[in-house]
Amino acid sequence: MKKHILLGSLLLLISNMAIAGGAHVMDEHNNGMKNMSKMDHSSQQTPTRTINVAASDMMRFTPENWNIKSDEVIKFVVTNTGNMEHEFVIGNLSEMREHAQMMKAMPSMKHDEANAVSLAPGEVKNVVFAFNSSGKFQVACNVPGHFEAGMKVNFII
Ligand SMILES: [Cu+2]
Repeated sequence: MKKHILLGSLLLLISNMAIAGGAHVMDEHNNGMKNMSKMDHSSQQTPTRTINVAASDMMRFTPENWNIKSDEVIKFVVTNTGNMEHEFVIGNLSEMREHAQMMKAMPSMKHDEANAVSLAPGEVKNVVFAFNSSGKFQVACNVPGHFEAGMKVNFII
């Protein structure tokens, strides 16, 4: 199992390098995201815990202290309590920053991936994420201006 995860990470790294070296076109982005979901197998795993999170026009996710331990499979139930569009994207820190760069290139990009959802005002969506490795993680909203306004949560597990 460990070996499988490592191989997945390696492939992801290579595909990310390819993306970084080339143009940020939609196809490459989609492939990258598919690799991400393959790697964490998130949608196939049974959640061990549910965390309710609100995404608000105050540019915050609340609550933002989740105290997640390694090997937990978290079902985030995300509610957009605001009047504008928000995102909930989760991943390890380095993957997240690459995703943010792509969002800057294509601000209108919408998501419904294993680890990323776009939420219209009032919308509720689930994201199941398996924390099967320790490290630095981040949840962010990459709608232009929101991350910069503080719409992010950093945590270490
Ligand atoms: Cu937002």
